[in-house]
Amino acid sequence: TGTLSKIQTRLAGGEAAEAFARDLLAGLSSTPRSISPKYFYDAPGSLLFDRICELPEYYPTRVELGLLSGHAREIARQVGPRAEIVEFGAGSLRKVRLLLDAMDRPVRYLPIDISGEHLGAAAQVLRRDYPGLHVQPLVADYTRHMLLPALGEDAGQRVGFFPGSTIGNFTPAEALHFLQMAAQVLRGGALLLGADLVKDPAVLHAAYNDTQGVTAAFNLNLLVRANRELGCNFDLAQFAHSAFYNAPLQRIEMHLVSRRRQQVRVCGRCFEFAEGETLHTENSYKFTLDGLQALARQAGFTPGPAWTDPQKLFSLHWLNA
Ligand code: AVJ
Repeated sequence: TGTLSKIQTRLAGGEAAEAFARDLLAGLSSTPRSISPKYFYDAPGSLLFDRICELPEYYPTRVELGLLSGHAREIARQVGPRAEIVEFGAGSLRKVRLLLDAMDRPVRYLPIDISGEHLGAAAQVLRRDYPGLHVQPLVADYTRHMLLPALGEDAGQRVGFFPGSTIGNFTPAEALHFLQMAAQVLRGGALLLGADLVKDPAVLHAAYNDTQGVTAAFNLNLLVRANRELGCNFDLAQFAHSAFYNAPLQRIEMHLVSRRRQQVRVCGRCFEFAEGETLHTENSYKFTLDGLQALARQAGFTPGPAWTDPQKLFSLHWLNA
């Protein structure tokens, strides 16, 4: 199995590099230039993201964990006995543990992620800590329609879990599409969704412009990755991190700004950046409670309770499918 899994990893790695190359070339060829934020999360990028979650300025993770533990009993009542959790993205084990710990005899946990490596390790840890729990990771792109194994005969309801305001990375059309797909696979059950809230732009600005420069390193890691995996020659000193709140569009935008006019080689092609020209690396949409519930309704959900902190920084939504 060692050799087979090594071959599979190498194949997956090759395919992944090809997709990154294709998307980076397409993103650099379009106007304005952009690339999907999913490419942030190689191993070093995932470590940087973990550090972001610990930053004093980055409130979403802390507040969401607080909501999950502070409302654990209410959430568990909504979930009911013997339920099954379907997590979209392999996610932070800390969050699903809070959910599982509060639940009455959870029967099965199905984490879905495009990357099998992360999934397998996470599944092993959970199997060890929850002996009665059936952990069944699925390697799939959860933004597409997928077939889930049938809910067990003795099981309660199927509950989707999509924390972290990852939904904020989608465009409004993509978010609607994702929610429609989720409503379909969760029909008869529910979705527990984390969504970051619209707030004072200064608070948002600080969360994406931390004083230690971790978010800047996270953003610039995209170029480090391109240099390493695709043999590009991005000069890291000549690109700057930029993150700002776009109020009319209710989103934080992250960009990499060219500090001067320069040329970069990407997969054998040459791209010129004007001074100040940017590569748009991420959107992080913010929501109002009403706006999110309206979107959920449009996708076929019936909103139940929503939980938020006293400062209204972050929200957790119970959405019946
Ligand atoms: C994982 C998409 C929710 O948008 O806040 C954190 C990613 N980017 N700092 C977010 C992120 C910069 C994060 N999400």
